[in-house]
Amino acid sequence: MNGFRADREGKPPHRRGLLAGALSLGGFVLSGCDRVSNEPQARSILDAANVLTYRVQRFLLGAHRLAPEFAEADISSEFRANGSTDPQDDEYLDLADKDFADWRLKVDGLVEHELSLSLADLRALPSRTQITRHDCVEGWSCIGKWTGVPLAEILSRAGVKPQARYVVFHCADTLDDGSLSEDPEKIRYYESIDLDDADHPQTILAYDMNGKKLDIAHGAPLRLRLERQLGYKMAKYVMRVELVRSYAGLHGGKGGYWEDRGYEWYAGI
Ligand SMILES: Nc1nc2c(c(=O)[nH]1)N[C@H]1C(S)=C(S)[C@@H](COP(=O)(O)O)O[C@H]1N2
Ligand SMILES: [Mo]
Repeated sequence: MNGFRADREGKPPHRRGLLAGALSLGGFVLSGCDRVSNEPQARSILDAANVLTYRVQRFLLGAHRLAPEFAEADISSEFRANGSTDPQDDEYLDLADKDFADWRLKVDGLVEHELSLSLADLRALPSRTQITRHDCVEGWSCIGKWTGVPLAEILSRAGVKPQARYVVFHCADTLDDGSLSEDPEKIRYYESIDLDDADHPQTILAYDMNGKKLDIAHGAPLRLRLERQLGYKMAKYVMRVELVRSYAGLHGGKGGYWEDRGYEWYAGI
């Protein structure tokens, strides 16, 4: 097990046997991108997430509970792209022009060793593939297959300092700040998760989607998959992973682009 923190008890990452029940999902069949809000079962899961606090949810469900995984046949024929789908930032366009050969993932902040990793470096690390359902807060869902490096593999190589509590993802895409002010602030997408989620076996930085190189619409060259939370947590176009003690100093202080605009920081499903 990855276990970048000495105090964590490792559990085998592939507990597929335990998933059998979850996989059948009682006739919950999705084709394409169904509106999850129309499914009473899914709706109640989303509602429950709003009611239960982060701590209660963690206590009831366990820090290592796996999100359901699906079969190849369940993969949505079209996976909707949402939020930024074609960043126009100069820096990003230059990287994309060269097929991300010059792109590097920076890992810094409260770490023992800062890292700068190319896509080849990431592909040389242990990988995980998972077929999962993506639920957007707007009420649609798609099933896709993701391959990438478990975040824990990267963090164990960087060495997480004991003061660190959160992982911040800094992205390449600029959005306006969504305010109604005359001169809206331009801001790059950002997100954060805690170290329990960072250490979860399904938390991966994905470079492949449905068996192909991740495309620009879905976050090339690297995007977070965080399967137990809603879509907005899963930062696309990740450029930098920063270990911090607190996210209070990050933009609006709520831990993410959408959190600073009113959404929950812990978007459990
Ligand atoms: N960098 C970045 N990451 C992002 C977003 C974004 O606008 N920029 N949108 C989020 C939202 S709301 C969702 S639902 C998913 C969409 O992922 P997809 O385009 O692969 O469907 O990405 C999330 N991550
Ligand atoms: Mo979303």
